[in-house]
Amino acid sequence: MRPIKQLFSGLLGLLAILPMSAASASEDDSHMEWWRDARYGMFIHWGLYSIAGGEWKGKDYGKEQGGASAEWVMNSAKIPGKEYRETLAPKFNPTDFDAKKWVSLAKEAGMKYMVITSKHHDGFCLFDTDATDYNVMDATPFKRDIIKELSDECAAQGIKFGVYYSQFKDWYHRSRARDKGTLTTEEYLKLVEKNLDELLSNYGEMSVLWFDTGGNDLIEANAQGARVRELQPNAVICSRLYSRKVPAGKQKYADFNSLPDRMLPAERMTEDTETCMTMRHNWGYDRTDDAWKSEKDIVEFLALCAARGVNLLLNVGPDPLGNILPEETERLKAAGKWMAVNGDSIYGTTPSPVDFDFWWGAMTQKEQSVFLHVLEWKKEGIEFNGIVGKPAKVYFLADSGKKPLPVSYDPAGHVTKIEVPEKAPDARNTVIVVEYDGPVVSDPEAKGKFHWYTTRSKRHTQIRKSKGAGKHALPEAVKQAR
Ligand code: FHN
Repeated sequence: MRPIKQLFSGLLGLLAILPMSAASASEDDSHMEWWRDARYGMFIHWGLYSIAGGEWKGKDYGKEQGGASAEWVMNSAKIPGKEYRETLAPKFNPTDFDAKKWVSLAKEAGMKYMVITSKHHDGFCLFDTDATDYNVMDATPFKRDIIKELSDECAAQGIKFGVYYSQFKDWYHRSRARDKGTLTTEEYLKLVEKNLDELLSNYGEMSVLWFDTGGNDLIEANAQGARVRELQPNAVICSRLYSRKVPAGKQKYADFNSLPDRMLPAERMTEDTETCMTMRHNWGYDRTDDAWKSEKDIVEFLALCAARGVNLLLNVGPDPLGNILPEETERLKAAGKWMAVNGDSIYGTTPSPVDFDFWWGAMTQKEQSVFLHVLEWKKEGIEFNGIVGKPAKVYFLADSGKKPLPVSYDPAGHVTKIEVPEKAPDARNTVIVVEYDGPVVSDPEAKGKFHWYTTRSKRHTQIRKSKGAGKHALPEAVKQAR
């Protein structure tokens, strides 16, 4: 179990209290343990929009053009549902699709769970369903149940499987305002109910239900949440089952708080939280988007998410033939090599013992050890304040011999200094383990002026800071349950 009480003892007084959701406060949340330990998953945006690649009739609607993301092309180009379907569905035949390859790559990347778009806003279903014929089995030449093949392969390789499901926004089926859908609202809600029954009954263990762009109708959302609890009681449900306007306390079935896209909070999160990130601008496949983040960006972001106590769901947008792109594969494998050596400083960790970062990076924690994620290096040494007491031992996590690094401690201000070699052993992120003889005690008076990605926002485009993030406290019951 996580040493959460020890970590927050000095801090709780400082935080505004906001219960996450009434129901979870009382329920046992043991179904969250694997998710909390996992910290890192693969997000997959794939569907008919992948064929368009962000373009329509020669015009580029991709996010790199300042528009919405590529998977929004149906909306961005105002394409009527019938035209969108008749143009793209007959072309959807991803013969290179290989679930084994995708799941193996996620595993090699160090990811513990996978979430794929089973139905995005364009309404097309990547699974066999009796609720609509607008699905991969009935409307395309491919006629293979993609959700079935991936869920089976994830089960075979020990990766937790989940689906993204656009329950509220459906530009093809749902009639709303100016959107003339194929169904009335009542019929559409029946389609969603049927879809959820199928996804929750026909694909074995469904570990994550990643709803998105939820509405304000609590009855509608709670009915869908209750269905998940009934058919898959251990499934972890995303807070986007509800719109952000629904107060957290009313989000009865939300298991984790899904931050707005690409957001890294400045402060630590004290509730179960996840952020999702693109490797370039768009979520869905885009033909011309080359704003690739570097492998160092990804390793850094992974470490900083863990330092904030936030899970990272990192996205891939496979091409229309079913290939995860070489640029995505290269970055995932590189980050995977880093995770193979340093995963202990991410998996199963709790947030930084201090509520700020350092010029060199940030911290995660596990039992009596603190992990320094050193993203910037100075041969003059690495130092930090905020933790009381001299470490028992300090060494590089990558050093299986655990050769001690020279360390000094000044009780005035609780400053610890570590001598280090000239060059960083790993320029992407060198992890230093700081072991203590007893529980890690943070100095509640400690002050720090660095917050990575708030003070260095220029470093990563698109990474957004939230004014509210980090200012929530866990409901008592959940704390007790941890
Ligand atoms: O509109 C969607 C978008 O297409 C994409 O799926 C992201 C992923 O988090 N969610 C919505 C925008 O927040």
